[in-house]
Amino acid sequence: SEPVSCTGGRADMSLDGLRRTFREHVFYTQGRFPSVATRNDLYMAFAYTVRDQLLHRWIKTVEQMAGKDLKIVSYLSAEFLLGPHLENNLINLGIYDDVLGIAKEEGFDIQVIFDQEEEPGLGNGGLGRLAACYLDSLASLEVPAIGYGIRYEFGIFDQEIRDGWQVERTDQWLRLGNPWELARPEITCRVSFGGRTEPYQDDRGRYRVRWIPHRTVKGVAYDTPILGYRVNTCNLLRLWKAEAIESFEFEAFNVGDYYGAVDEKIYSENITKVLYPNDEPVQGKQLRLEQQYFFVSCSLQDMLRIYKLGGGKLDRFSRHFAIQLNDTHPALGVAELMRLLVDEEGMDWEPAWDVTCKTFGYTNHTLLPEALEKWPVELFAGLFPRHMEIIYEINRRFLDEVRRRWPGDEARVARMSLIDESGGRFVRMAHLACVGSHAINGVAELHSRLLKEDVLRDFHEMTPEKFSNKTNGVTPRRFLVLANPGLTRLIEGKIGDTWIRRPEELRKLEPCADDPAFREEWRRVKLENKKNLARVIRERTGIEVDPASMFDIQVKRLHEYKRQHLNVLHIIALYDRIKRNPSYDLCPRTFIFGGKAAPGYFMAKLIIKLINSVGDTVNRDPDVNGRLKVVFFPDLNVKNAKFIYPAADLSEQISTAGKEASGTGNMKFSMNGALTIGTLDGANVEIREEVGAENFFLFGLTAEEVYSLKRDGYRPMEYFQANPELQRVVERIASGYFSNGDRELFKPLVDALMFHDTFMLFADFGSYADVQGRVDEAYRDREHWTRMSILNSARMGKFSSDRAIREYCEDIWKVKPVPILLE
Ligand code: GP0
Repeated sequence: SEPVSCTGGRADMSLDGLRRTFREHVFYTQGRFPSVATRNDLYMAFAYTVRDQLLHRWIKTVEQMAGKDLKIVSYLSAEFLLGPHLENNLINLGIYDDVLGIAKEEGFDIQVIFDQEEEPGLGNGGLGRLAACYLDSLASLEVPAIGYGIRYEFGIFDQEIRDGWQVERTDQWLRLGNPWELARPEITCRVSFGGRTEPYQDDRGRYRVRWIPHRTVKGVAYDTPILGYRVNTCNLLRLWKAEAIESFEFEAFNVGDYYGAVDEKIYSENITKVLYPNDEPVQGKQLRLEQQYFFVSCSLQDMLRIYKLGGGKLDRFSRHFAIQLNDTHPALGVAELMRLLVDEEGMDWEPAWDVTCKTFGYTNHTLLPEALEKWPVELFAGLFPRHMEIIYEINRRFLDEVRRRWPGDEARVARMSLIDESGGRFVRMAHLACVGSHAINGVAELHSRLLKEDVLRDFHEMTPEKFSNKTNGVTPRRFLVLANPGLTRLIEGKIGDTWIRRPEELRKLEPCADDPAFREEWRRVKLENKKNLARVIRERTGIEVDPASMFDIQVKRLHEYKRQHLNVLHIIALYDRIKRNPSYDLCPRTFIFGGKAAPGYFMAKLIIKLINSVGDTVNRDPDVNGRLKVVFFPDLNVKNAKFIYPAADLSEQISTAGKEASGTGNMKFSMNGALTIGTLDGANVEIREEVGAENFFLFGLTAEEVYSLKRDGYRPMEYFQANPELQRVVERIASGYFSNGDRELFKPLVDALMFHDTFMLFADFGSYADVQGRVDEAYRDREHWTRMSILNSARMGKFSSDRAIREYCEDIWKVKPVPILLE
């Protein structure tokens, strides 16, 4: 597609215009002569050059939306894992090659410039990355949208590996400045905490409640423009930073409490200091709850402010804003919108409740019961006395309804209550989200079904019409076009580039799977990508890997349910076969792992140590003779991921069935032509359906089998005793073979597997090892493997986030595209 061009001034997108703007930014923005400009100066100058283009489109977007009777999507998420902006924006603008040309003329290496960018790691993993993909698709589909979240000063920690263990270092993404955001010091909100409530009568004699808070902080908006792919729609990501109300508390100063005033400032700014590095389940810390309320309150106040600018009446709010809750982290929004409408705007309860339910939609992301957020009532009521009352009132009305529908069924009432009283008292955030939303969805077919049958069963029985599935997707712009330029060019040579917006058209590649010359090209691209990854691995770990070997990759957060340790058991089995029979015929394989462990998750960190320990032993053993390599790739983030997905031959998606809500890494791999070895879990089920069972390596128990095994009592010993290879594998770990004879180091892991493993590794070990044997055989037939690889890419169109967002727009948000013109 043609890049949209502008002429004149800084928005001039001609080659000359871009060059001029770039030089101006080196001089006037960075204050440097070209000869003394640092790498960072050059990066900043490029970033500002590109940002000028974004701002131009952003202004047009705002101008053309103003005064229109349209509906805006508000995506509320505690996490946005955006990844580097520069390259992505160049692609979306269509000026990638121009800028490469300019860099060359000016005499520097653009890769070094790209490398300079610190990614905003404002998320943990899948959930935060999904939010970022959805922003890309909303803009690309020309849908008016605002992403609302938190501007953490410290994002997800940087991971280092020392002596095989994970070490966390604080992320300092703002250290050298952030050219992609605009501080909006004049867009602020006040957010309060604690205190008490007080009844009063308003001037019409109505009963009202006033909240007299204990303390109040200020939220300041920081805006990042989000441009769509080859369109002019430039949406907004608005992140909130917490500050003290006055940077200098004069009043306190006057009464002599200077230190008290400074304490207040430090306290306030704490709220947005750091991202909690826990993936599912999140940590039940007070500051975390304060973060949630802080950003939700700021965002809702902001929406009401924007809405009132347009002069709308509050009872029609839901026609102009559709708010999506990305998991329960922003679920307090239900109570907060009620408070704003009833207490602040003077609406009556019923119309306010009607507006609230019509406005919110709720996406659930997990089936793990321990990951369902709940907050102790005492903590909650202490921080939010008014919201506690509102939640009790919502609950009272809701449970009345339940009792009307199911008279006498008090067990059901207790199960559905917004308050868990089964031992301690807790606010159930998922229940609040369900009751306060008109739409509830899971993120893959299987996950949505299990939600209805299990986790949210009562809610489904009561309001089945609220439930739907929205299978996740990922953006083909970042994960194919940007990450894999070689494959992109090869595909473009055959079917053009319209698939980048309509990935269903990738199907046109299917016939190419039968073309030996195309297959040859396909392998050439894959080999280049593997060499590229091999280089990065050498730089970061010192380990040499052979690009001719099969790259078998598992990258994702470390979690027992994701079963990285099942992969390790299999590696040890292969090693054991080699040790027992040095001429064992194994197709050479490089096992690559990557991912962060929550700093307090002992078992996850021990699994990282195990991977590195096995790697140390295997990689050094001369008997192995190049057939096996094990690598732990440190500090997996969006920036590093771009080397990984395009280089994979095999993608490991091996969670215990029924545990992974969807997975999105599975989609990124497969799009890039990796074959999957996986369980029938999350979106694997649908990936297998799309690519064809014959192009997917399936193993393991089904979700139903996992449930019944659990019900009947899972006895790992039975599998252990029946499988001599498994015994040898476990014995190698337990005997200290990988830990210099230390039998204690991995004991917690071994004991878990042997005696109380909720993730049932031993039950799946046999079929996993068998299917890995079939993978080995399949890889030897390179022509057939390539065929399968091509068909994987060609059939992954469904998993574009554009498809997912179209479904949300049509079924839940009821919003339409608004094309933006530049002139
Ligand atoms: C789910 F509940 N996910 C959570 C959470 O707290 N954090 C998180 O990243 C993930 C799921 O595990 C997922 O299956 C899913 O695809 C993703 O959310 C987006 O829906 C991992 O990819």
